[in-house]
Amino acid sequence: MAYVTYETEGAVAIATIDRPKALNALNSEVLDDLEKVINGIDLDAVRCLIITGAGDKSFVAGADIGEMSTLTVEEGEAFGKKGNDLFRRIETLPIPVIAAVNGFALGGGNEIAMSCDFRICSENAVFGQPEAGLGITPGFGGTQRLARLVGPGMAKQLIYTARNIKADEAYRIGLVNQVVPQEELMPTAKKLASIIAGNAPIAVRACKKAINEGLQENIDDALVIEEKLFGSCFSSEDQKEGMANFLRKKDDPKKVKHVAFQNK
Ligand code: DAK
Repeated sequence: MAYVTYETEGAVAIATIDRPKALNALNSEVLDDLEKVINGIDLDAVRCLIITGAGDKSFVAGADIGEMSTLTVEEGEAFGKKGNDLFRRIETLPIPVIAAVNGFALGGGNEIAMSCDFRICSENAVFGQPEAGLGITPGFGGTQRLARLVGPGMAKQLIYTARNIKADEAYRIGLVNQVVPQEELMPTAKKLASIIAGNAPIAVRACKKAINEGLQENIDDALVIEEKLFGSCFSSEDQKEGMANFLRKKDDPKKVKHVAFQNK
């Protein structure tokens, strides 16, 4: 793949957007490569995905302005659909996805980060939706996901003013969960991912589905979604082993053992 590298470390996969000459900006080819990587993930083996950008300056500096500048209305819609479909695929991927934001996350860069389950970033990260200054609206879900993440008032202020914010402000408004020095970004992301990968994968997937799908519903319907997913866990061996291990521990602390969840 020319613009996205993919590697696995145990049950953790890392997809790195790698287009240094344009600060990892998203053109059609990058979107195509990322789609291929996402579609190629072995979901029987991988339990958590990290998405990051190559280098130490930029996560993704937005959609490619050069490519976008000459789009017709129809081409603009097609480009928007390509990005939206991919970002929605990331958002609804059965396994958790962590954005490790290593620098600029502007426009489509912030939008791809917001499609992930949560974001951690390096101290030099910069977030923003600069589209209003370019004569467009955020086109890869930014108006919707930013408002859901930081609230409509803050999202409107950031989008209308097209103001970029630094990592500390992104943390303060809840856009990112953690800010770390640049050199600690990937180790921190991998550590979080491996903790997630060590928990029962069926349960983790059910949690993601419950949160994502429940947020689309009113609280009564959302709780029904949770009940069904909760119930479904009781057909898994992971549930039986997880709870048996707790009871063994209570019975005799020396019997404590690490549960290697089997995804069954
Ligand atoms: N697109 C293309 N090239 C980019 C780029 C981008 N978004 N961002 C940076 N580059 C390129 C620069 O042109 C430069 O290339 P060369 O001149 O070296 O060939 C190289 O990356 C290095 O950038 P700079 O020289 O500018 O580096 P600086 O450190 O001085 O500045 C910067 C870094 C990130 C502040 C600056 O590059 C910048 O402001 N970049 C643009 C950021 C931006 O506005 N991003 C948002 C793009 S709008 C839609 C779908 C999606 C979208 C909209 C509609 N539909 C169709 C529905 C999404 C829109 C966006 O993302």
